[in-house]
Amino acid sequence: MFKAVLFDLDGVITDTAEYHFLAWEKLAQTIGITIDRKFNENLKGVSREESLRRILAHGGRENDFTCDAFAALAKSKNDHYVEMIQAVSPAEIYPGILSLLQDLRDKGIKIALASASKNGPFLLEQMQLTAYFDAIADPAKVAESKPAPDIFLAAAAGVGVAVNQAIGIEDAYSGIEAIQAAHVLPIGVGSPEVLGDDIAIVTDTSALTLPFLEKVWQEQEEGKQ
Ligand code: B16
Ligand code: MG
Repeated sequence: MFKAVLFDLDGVITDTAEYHFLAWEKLAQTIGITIDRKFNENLKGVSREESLRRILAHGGRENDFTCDAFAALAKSKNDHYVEMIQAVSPAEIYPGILSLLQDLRDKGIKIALASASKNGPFLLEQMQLTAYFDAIADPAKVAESKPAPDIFLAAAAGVGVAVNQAIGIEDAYSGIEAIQAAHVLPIGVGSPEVLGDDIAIVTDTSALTLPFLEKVWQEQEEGKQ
């Protein structure tokens, strides 16, 4: 059986993706760039700096800012985002997540956070979930962000579990790619159109139960025989 579950945060544990969108939308407006929710799909799971690069490219302004101006834009977006997430509370934990965390703990299965967000530890605190996590991989310390495997490798290492004994849960395509590159077993939250039809997928986090994870793991084991 698997020995660890590596959780993405935004879009898996709670819906901060909407706050990220609103903060980027406001920032983009200040420099004459319009983004919509469809474009925002390209920013899910992507680091703050890479998100800004994609927004500037989208508006044809990728060469218009010095390093300092670029950093100031990223800071401005984050300041606004941090302002918005002050209101996040346990009420905003997605359905099924709390009982899954409890069941994993009861079974002695390790729990780690593999989020690209530098605000991850603060959000776990806001939702009163910090105590469930045996490790939080630090996105500031990994060389490459998703779709590179680094954050999932760091999360597995953080709980001392081999990658082939772990499950990773993600809502973004770049995150599924990262999980697969880390040789961790992926479970997607979303649709097969976005995440691929070759992995286990739930459309809603309420389906993320311990028996479901055990079933996905079992099927993988049987597929290896
Ligand atoms: P921050 P995840 C990701 O979190 C978000 O999906 C992505 O939209 C965001 O840009 C990234 O974190 C960085 O977040 O600016 O707070 O450091 O999905 O990997 O949990
Ligand atoms: Mg996510």
